[in-house]
Amino acid sequence: MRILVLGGDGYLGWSTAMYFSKRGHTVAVVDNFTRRMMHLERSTDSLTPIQSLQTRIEAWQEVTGCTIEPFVGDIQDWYFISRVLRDFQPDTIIHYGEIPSAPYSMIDVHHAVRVHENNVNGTLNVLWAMHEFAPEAHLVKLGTMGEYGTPNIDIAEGYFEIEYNGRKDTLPFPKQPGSFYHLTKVHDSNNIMFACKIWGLRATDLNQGVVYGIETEESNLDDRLLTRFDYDESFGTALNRFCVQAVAGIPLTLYGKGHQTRGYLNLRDTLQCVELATLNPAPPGKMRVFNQWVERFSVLDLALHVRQAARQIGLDVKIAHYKNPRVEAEEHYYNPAHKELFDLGLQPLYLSDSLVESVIRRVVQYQDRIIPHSIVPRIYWQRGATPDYIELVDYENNSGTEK
Ligand code: NAD
Ligand code: USQ
Repeated sequence: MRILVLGGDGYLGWSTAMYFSKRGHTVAVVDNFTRRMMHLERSTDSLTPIQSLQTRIEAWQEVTGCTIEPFVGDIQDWYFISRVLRDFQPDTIIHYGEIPSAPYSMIDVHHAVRVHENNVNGTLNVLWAMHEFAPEAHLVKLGTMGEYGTPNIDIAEGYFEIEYNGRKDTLPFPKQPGSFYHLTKVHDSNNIMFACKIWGLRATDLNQGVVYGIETEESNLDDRLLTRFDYDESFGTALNRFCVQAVAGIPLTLYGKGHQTRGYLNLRDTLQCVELATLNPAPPGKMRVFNQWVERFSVLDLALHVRQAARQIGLDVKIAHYKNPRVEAEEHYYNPAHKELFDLGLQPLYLSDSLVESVIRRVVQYQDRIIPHSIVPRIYWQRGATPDYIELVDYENNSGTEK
């Protein structure tokens, strides 16, 4: 299959490019290094020392004999992205090429607008380019579980049957996202659904939960192939951040009560899910939706898991409650469906089996690169809020001690 990975220099994109290349597919990647630039802007960096895209691709060829073709440019640039689709003629387009951070989108008006322009306009360009130059291709688009928010009812996979005033229909599940970033994914979903309906395009919207992990089978072949691993307040996700904090001796940054619950999955499972969607494409005219997550945890559960795992290698980890920088429900019902990918054959990894070996040991390997000042949250959803350290909690004795 000819597979085009948009955002192929990123955390998930680079891992995906290697995964499909190793399995005999013809792979090309598109990236404009936006993510590397955003780290420069925020004075932060990946924990893993990542190589340039060109060096990665050369190392990949040296180690495996497989090739990955790079296209460097901006998906927002119509002439660039339409030429890439016209020339490469993909069977599948795996679209990771967006700015993925909720906190970054909440910094100020300029960041909110930038994230909207980049994500929504970029995806619109991809849809038009598919329409004009690759109408048979299957779009596998990374959405987010955060599109749904935390409603007080079960969450369906994309669509649900509803009866209202005596009439029934199958409609998109309501969306209540929690940041301007998450909103861009809702706008994308609407645009994709519309393009499928009017032009007969085929798409799978993967509403993915929070990803954790560093290693994949392919990146373990050579450290030059490592993917990025972020832990700063903008781009690090909860579990990855907690692992770095545990190694750095910084109390784990639990926001608010810590009962916020989300779906999580290992990086290796992202690859498996994307492969299942790619090999079983949606029919023409349909935007299919899969909820892509494996296990459900509250952030407090995560913190306790990390503390227990870190103890296995002799680290003493403290947990701190911070005033929540976000506006989000801290106690809520959360029961999203995630049947479709399991029905297609997903064989997941579980957190308790993979945390120490594949994450914490790698963090220890690169601990000298940790930038401590990038960890404490400073981006608040509400104007005028200030960073506030609340308390260190000793969960073992079940007693809170004010600091
Ligand atoms: P990432 O930032 O590491 O990767 C995204 C890549 O896209 C970057 O390399 C960036 O430079 C590139 N990019 C962004 N805008 C571009 C543009 N206009 N033109 C060309 N390249 C562009 O992010 P990630 O963590 O790998 O996430 C990938 C996708 O998966 C995102 O869409 C994100 O919203 C989604 N997602 C991620 C997670 C997670 O936990 N990591 C969870 C759910 C969904
Ligand atoms: N949280 C903490 N402490 C931290 C960081 C986060 O308690 O140090 C809490 C947050 O308040 C939130 C939860 O952990 O309740 C998850 O936050 P996160 O930063 O791990 O994830 P989020 O901002 O939701 O975004 C990440 C990815 C995004 C993806 C999303 C999937 O960055 O690209 O869309 O996960 S989901 O969460 O299902 O929407």
